[in-house]
Formats: sequence, C-alpha cells, structure tokens
Amino acid sequence: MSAVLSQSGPQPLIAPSYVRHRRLLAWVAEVAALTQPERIVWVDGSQEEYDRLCEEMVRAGTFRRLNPARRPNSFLAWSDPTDVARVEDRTFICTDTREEAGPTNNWMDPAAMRARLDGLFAGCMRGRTMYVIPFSMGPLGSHIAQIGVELSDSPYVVVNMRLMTRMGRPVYEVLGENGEFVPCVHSVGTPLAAGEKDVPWPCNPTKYIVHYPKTREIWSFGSGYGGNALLGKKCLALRIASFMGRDQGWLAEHMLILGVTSPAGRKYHVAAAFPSACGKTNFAMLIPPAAMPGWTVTTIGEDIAWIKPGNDGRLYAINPEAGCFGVAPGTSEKTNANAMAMLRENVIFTNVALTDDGDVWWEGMGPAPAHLTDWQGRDWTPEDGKAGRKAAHPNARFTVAASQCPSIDPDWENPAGVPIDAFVFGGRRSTTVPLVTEARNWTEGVYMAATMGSETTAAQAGAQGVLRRDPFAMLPFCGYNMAEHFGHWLALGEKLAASGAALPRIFCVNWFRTDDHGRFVWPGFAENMRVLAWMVDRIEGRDGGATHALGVSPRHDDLNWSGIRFDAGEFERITSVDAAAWRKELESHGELFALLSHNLPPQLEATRRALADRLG
Ligand code: SAT
Ligand code: MN
Repeated sequence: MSAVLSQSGPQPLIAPSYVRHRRLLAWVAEVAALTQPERIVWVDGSQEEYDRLCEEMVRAGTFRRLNPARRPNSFLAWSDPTDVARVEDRTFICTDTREEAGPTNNWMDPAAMRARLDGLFAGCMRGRTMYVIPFSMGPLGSHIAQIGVELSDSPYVVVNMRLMTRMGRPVYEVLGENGEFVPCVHSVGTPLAAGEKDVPWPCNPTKYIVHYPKTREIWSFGSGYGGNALLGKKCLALRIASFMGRDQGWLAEHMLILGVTSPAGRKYHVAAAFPSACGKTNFAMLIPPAAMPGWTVTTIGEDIAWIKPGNDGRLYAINPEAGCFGVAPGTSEKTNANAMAMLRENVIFTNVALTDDGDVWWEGMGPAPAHLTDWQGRDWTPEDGKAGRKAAHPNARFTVAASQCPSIDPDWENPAGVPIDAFVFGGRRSTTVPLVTEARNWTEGVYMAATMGSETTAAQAGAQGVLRRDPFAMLPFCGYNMAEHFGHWLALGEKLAASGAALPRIFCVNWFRTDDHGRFVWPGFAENMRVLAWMVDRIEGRDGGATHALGVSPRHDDLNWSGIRFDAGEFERITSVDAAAWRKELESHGELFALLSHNLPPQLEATRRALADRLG
C-alpha cells in the first residue's frame, strides 16, 4: 500500500486499514511533513514484498543477484567505501544531563540536538520512498518483547530488518490502538532532485546516530550500514533497552547465548560478552571436536541478550533478534561450519567479493579463486591479496535468518528465556590476560567485566588493533552512564543472592594471546569446547583448578586434551599471570575508574586494591 505525496507540504496520510494506532499515524504524518518523501510505503513483511524490493534493488544497482544454482535467493550489496562500519564518534546519547550519559558516550543537550537534526532531516527524503517498518524485538506478542517502528528511506534497511527482526503486519495487531513503540527515524541523507539518477549506495558524509533514552526515540542520519541503520539492533536492543533495563531491573547486554549439554546429558546455559568482531558468532555456533563425544552446543543468540530475573531468583535470557548480521571474513568450514550451512541460501551479503560464477568469497573462507571482483567492483587476483589488498572488506557481513542455523536451540524463541548458569567476558588481548579465569565471587566478576579490554577491530570505524577498555563489551552500546551500569550489575547480584538462588558463575576468557612472532597460541574455535567443558566442571562443583591472584584457572591437567597436542609449555604461555604486567594492567584499570569516577561503585576500587595486594 503506498500513497504519493506531492512535494508541496503535509498531505493527508493514507494508511492501510489495519493500522489503527492514532499516535503512530500522527507521528508518521509528522515525519513525512518534515522529510518530504515522494511516497510512503507501509511495509507488510511478506515474502512477495521482500522479493519485489530485492528485485527493485537489483535494477537500481544496489543489489546483485547471486547465481541461483550456487547461492539460491541471495544477494550481494557493495556499500559506498566511506560507509562500511558503525560510526562511534557520530553516535550520541541525549540525556538531560551529561552525567546521565557518562564520559564514555558522546552527549549533546536534547533540545540542541533536536534543533540540529530538524535542519538535517528537513526535506532529506525528497525524491525517495519512506518505508514504515513495524518490528518486534523478541517473539511477537511476548511479554518481554519491545516493539519499534522504523521510518527509513532505504529499501536495503527494509529487507535486512525482515531477516533481523520479527517484522511486518502482525506487529500492528500486537500494537493495537494504543500500544507502546519505540519510534525510529532513519535517512541515508541524500534527497533526489526531480529526475536525478540515484547511486547504488546513497549516504551522506555527515552522520548522526542519535538516541533520546528518556523518550525512547532513535534518529539516524547519513549512513545505510549495519548498526547505524538497522535501528532494532544496537540502537534499540542495546542502547535504549539498557536504559530501560536500568530503570526496570533487567539487563540488555552485548552477549551471545548458548546451551551446552554434557555427555551425562545435563544442559547449562552460558551468556558471553565479547566486543564486535571477536568471534561471538563462532562461539555461539561451536561444534565440539570429534574427540569430545557427547558434548553438544546449541545456539540461542549470537549478539544480544535481554536478561531478566525470574520468580525463582535465577536469571533468564532471551535473544531479542531473529537474525544474524555476522562478520564474513574468517568464516569457513573449519572455523564455523554451522554458519557456512546457514549461509547456503536466502542471504544478503554486504561488502564481500564476487566470484566469476556469481558466488561470494572472502578472506579466510578457503583458497582464493584465480580471479574475483572485489568489494569495490575492481578486478582482484591472489597477487593483489599478496600485496595486501583485501577482496572483501574486513567488516563485510552476512544477514540471515537465525532459523537457518543448524545448531539453533529448540528454546531460542521461548518467551520465558533460558536460565543462565554462567557469564563469560572476553576481549582480544595479545598479552597479559590468561586463557580463562573464574571470578571468586560476583563482585570480582563484575570487576573483570568492568575492566575488560580489547584490541579494536574493523567493526568500528577508525584504527584497528588499539587496546581500549571496553567494559562489558558495551562501550559503544550502553545507553546510560557506564559507572551506573556497574552499579546496576552489583545491585542485581545482591538482590538475587538475597533470594537464596545460586548466582551464575562469572568467567573471563582470552582466546587471543600471541607468541613472539605474533601468532595465536591457542587454536580457538572448536577447541574452545575444552574451556567450556571446564566451566561446566566448575558449575557442577568439581574443583579442578588453581587459585591465583586474579581468581581460579585450570591447570594443564584440568582440561580435556583428547585428540589434540597442546603441551604444558604452551599452556603456560597463555595462562601465566605476569605480576609486573598485571601491576601495569591494574594501573590502567585505575585510569578507567578515574574517568568513570562519577557514581562509580566503591566496591570496584576496593577490589582493585585487593587485587594489587594479592599480586604483591
Ligand atoms: O554494525 S553492527 O553494529 O550491527 C555490528 C557490530 O558492530 O557488532
Ligand atoms: Mn555486536
């Protein structure tokens, strides 16, 4: 259903009869009056609509249809080379005061920001279609779900949202005449003059990704890529939801959720936080090594977890998303066979390379073909690869429905969620941080999460490989003051403990320690099952492990080494705690705490001192 608007000002809005929500209708009219789209399309989420939009994008040059014999019903998009990742320096949390957003977020006064955005959005959809995209984060109609409506002038956003969320007409039934929704406005920021030909990937050098947590609004301008544009994901399910969770006593975290079943048939659930592009998808879809029969891992989510206390005092987690927006480079039959199977059909690829027979390729997938077309449309041969030119952008992505994942857990859409037995926090650290350490208690676990560090990746615009503190892997995603996020975790732990329930265990992991030549020592991927099995040991109360200054880590003998040679010397390399390095590390934690001093829970600085004392 669409309505043509003239460019001369606000027009009566023609909406489908099933949209009965007055406030929503008024808001759509208001945004249309501001942005002046040529027409409005009320998206219904059907397969026909998806197919039609994909076909339109093929004609417009945004999409390339992949060879149906090799990759059925799949498409490839190449973005503008200036629009390839989240733009953290252009992401804003507009709370009433700067302190509410905290020193790790960009802040601007809400009124000043509104004035600036009004200017940018005025007429910004001229010549384009504005799509009205209703979506649900969490199973449709479930008590834990949140509804959003995204108004976007990007058909790429529409089709990606259909894979990433529960999107379309049924959302209006849940919304009724009065339901709550998070209004999300997105524009690529490039109006078209009458008769002007569009480019394949419109975007604007000026970018703003703006959140008003108090009024639960999201406004995004200038980018069509990933978390900048698919507003249900980082913007709603993390930044807005974390703010809601703080007020309502729950957590929105940058975590995968997996189920792990032991050979004895006992099942546990683990939620694990890693920064973007540190292997969350691979860990969530882990296939245990053949030499560890009886272990299985199932996938509930691979990026975001909403975690709420149940009546029994345990924490229950759901995956608010319905799809994966995963990093393609590095994904292979070896590193993630489940992902490769998931990607056989019905996939949108962004910024990977195109093979001569109409399929996709990326670095790390396997041997490179003799010729490719790279993500910028240029010829590419393995010689170019040797010269350091990548065929796929390092932050190239696939978008695919989670239901296509072979390891998907039968409970992945259970609105009650799954009970969490352990939290895992991990960063990309080439030095210092041991393979795995269990925190002695909740407070020390929160300390580990709060002081996480990671070397930056291509998922964020800017330099790569720079060590930065990334508390809870939430640095770019926490919608309020990070110090208060620490306090929220501590308070939740106290509340759960008071109810008498056993708190989830907390572990800190690091798969990424390197040797003197910069090579990873730990094989990672499937072999991470050995660490996961040790965690299950700990959850079940077996006491394999040695206590050291930071917590409890396995000794060489405590891990299952069947089918692999990994000697005690190598193990020492990745588990050793170097006192001098850790004294420096604790100093750097102190700098983080100084930055976050406003409302920093005193337990954290006390824990830092206790750790320093233990290190001697
Ligand atoms: O571009 S996204 O923000 O969706 C991906 C990520 O950084 O995790
Ligand atoms: Mn992520």
